[in-house]
Amino acid sequence: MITTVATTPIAGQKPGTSGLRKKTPVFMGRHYLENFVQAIFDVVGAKGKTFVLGGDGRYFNDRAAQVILRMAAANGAARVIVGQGALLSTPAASHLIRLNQTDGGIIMSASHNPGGPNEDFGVKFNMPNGGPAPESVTEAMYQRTTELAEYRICEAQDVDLDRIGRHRLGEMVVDVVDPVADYAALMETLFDFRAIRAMFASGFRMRMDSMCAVTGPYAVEILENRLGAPKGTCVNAIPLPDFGGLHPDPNPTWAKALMDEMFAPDAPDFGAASDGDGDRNMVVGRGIYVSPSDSLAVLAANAHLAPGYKAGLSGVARSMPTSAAADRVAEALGLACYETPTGWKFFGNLMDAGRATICGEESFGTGSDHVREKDGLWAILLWLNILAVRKQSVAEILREHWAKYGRNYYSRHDFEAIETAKADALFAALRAALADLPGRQVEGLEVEAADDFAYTDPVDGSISTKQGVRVLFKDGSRIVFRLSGTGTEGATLRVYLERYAPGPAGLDLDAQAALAPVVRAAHELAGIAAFTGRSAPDVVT
Ligand code: VG1
Ligand code: CO
Repeated sequence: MITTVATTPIAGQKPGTSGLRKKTPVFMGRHYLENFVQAIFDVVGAKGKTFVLGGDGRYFNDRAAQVILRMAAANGAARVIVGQGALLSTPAASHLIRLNQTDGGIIMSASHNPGGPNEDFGVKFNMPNGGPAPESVTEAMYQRTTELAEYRICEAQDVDLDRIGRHRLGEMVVDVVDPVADYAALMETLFDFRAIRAMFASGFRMRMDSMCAVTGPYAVEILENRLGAPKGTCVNAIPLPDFGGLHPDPNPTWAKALMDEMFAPDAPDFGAASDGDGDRNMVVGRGIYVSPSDSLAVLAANAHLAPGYKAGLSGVARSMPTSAAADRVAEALGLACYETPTGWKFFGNLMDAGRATICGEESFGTGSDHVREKDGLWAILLWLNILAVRKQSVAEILREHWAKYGRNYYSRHDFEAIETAKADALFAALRAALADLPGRQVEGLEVEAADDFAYTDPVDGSISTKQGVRVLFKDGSRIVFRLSGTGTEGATLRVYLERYAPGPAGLDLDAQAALAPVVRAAHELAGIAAFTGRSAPDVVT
């Protein structure tokens, strides 16, 4: 029985960097999820189509899945492929969309944001290429939410999403699949599992922290069952609706237990963590942290050591705020290097056009054209493959890398939950001053150029403006100011700091110490304390 429910538009259903993200009670509010899902189907069309559905297992994931299935059926979809228990990591969903040549997919996730009845929930739509919907599509969805008058939903019982196999919901087929199997098979095609297995067999020790989020089952199956890592290598491996009350955000602040272990005297050889929906990764060696920008550069420089990339890369891409470490590798390898706005959706066109194989962001995201999302476990497995072939420690690999390419000291300082009006005022002042910045001396650094980053997509020509204020200094240092597009409380100011040191000089300098003058310059240029009342960041990565 299909019911058409009268509704009215709900303000603010505007997707951000990565889908629509709101507090869970907002999402659970009357017609909230339904309106947005109807807007998705109205824009992409559902009749006769096949979609993938899954999420990161956070609170409300299971019930939202049932609503989305009933609405897909009512809107005429032919088939939905759902991960068992309504679970799918973001990269696994991207893979299933591509593998089954579907018409796209809906992923329920607020990524690294905390989950629970009073935390965050999110919904994002991915395109038939497996990648996040581009701005033109998310903008159309938003427009649709402002004019909706009704949505369609089936009256039916819940589908048993715990039972693998074929189910029916009205006329629609629901195929419940193992969320891990196809993804694990894909990883076996890319990496030298035999070499990694031999490394574990010879006593290599690793700690994989899934942060009580979705990669737990993937990590146990791939690392412990298929690669022979000792039982217990994977910790926090059971996805919990509230992620154990923690932030499932793999960075030194939120993955502190892993950091402590990796810096202890009896640390394992390798540590890694992933986020809520499994698309982010953090990598740590014994006693050494790998910044995501450096990780991207090392992966690009060594990818040919893995079977899936032995023919070399077609190109490399990074988000604008990510450090230029990858650019130096691309230059040395004679590869094209692209600089895109923040958010994975900008990499998809480059990958589809065969222009970039490996892409990365400073926010702990790296991936390749095996899917159209960043992929936490993929990055961890590529690191393992490199370690197995080079037979060196993470520290040795990093040091050799810096000695060859020089080092891009890098850090991001986040100022969270600022009043939106104050953040807007800061940016208004900063943008107004841009033209006067070149030539100005600040903290011993001379500004060479300053702009508001705009991007013209080299494939489809679409233009994205206001993607972050960049201040470039004569000595190659750089500051980027940007407002987060994924937060659910006030505004988050992100300040991205970078300084380049050529050659082996200063290899052991701590990044924060190396960046101290750049940090002071950032505070002075943007008047952070004056506008926001904050003198120190909440999170430093
Ligand atoms: C953040 C990161 C960005 C990333 C996005 C989604 O966005 O900075 O690099 O692509 O999260 O990551 P913002 O707008 O808050 O800076 V996730 O793991 O949500 O899919
Ligand atoms: Co994520």
